[in-house]
Amino acid sequence: MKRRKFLKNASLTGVGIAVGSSIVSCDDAAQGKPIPPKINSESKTVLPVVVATWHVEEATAKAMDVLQSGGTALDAVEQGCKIEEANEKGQSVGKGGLPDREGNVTLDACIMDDKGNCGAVVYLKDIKHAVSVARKVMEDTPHVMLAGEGAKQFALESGFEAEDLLTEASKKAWEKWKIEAKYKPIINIENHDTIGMLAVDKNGTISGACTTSGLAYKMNGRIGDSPIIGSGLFVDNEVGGATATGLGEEVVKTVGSFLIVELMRQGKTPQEACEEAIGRIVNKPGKDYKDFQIGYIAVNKKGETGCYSIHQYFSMTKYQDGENKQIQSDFFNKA
Ligand code: SD4
Repeated sequence: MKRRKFLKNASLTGVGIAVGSSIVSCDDAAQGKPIPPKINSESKTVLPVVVATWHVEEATAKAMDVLQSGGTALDAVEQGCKIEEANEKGQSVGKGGLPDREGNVTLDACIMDDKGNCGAVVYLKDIKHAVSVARKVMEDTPHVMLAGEGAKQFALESGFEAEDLLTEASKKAWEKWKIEAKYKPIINIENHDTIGMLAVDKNGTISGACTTSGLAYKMNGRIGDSPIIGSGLFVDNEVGGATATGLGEEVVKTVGSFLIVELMRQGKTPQEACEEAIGRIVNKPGKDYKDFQIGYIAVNKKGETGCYSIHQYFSMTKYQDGENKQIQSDFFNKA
């Protein structure tokens, strides 16, 4: 099938790509637990602060711990993301991530520091800490992005260990999917998802990272927004940072994270900027957003935060002012 047709089918009818399990999650909502309060009522200017997509309190705790022990914001986001990459239960990040249609687990990640340096890996196989490889690309090479075999070779040469990332649980899920090789998207079901994390240290220094195994059962070779600087992540130390989760193709088309940072530069709050970035997607003429989810989170230099999504049950975890908690995001589609 030609690419255009495939993507059209994937996003409009939901047939042919498994967007459901890796797009949106809210374990608490799915389990019928009470939903935490919306973000809008509680944006503080307290530093340091760490925010991350979804319900990842262990990851934000790790990042805050790094900041409080004198580590940099860059160390904080890397260490925080590594917690989820190592968590085999998370089926959309690192080890245990759901594979593509052919059974390959391929990871995408990027990282960006306060000086505007960045590094990324795409289609990385067999190395679970994709975020750390991305950092190595940033720090030890003249490049921004390495892909596939080259990324793996670089990781091995840098001392990373190769291991099989396909767990029994993910293999079983893939085998089940193969029976029909199609399904309609199921929005808002899963434990947690792609992790995008932003940290601002006590001096207002900002860094961010984003790591994922991408959409479940994607076409072999498909890359999403998560490793694309400006789409899945963007940081500008004068302004703030933003990161994304959800159907990467739609984030890439609107360069979502860069857009949010630029909107904050123009004076919008992180919340307003996230809302406008979602608006750019859903307000496109003829855009059928019913079957896909996008969630954005953002932070500015003062420590104010925001998050917004197309559909309900996106959440952000925020560690600020001694409190580490999941916050339910406000959302566009109230129909
Ligand atoms: C992607 N944005 O590869 C990622 C997937 C994701 O929640 O965020 N899933 O398109």
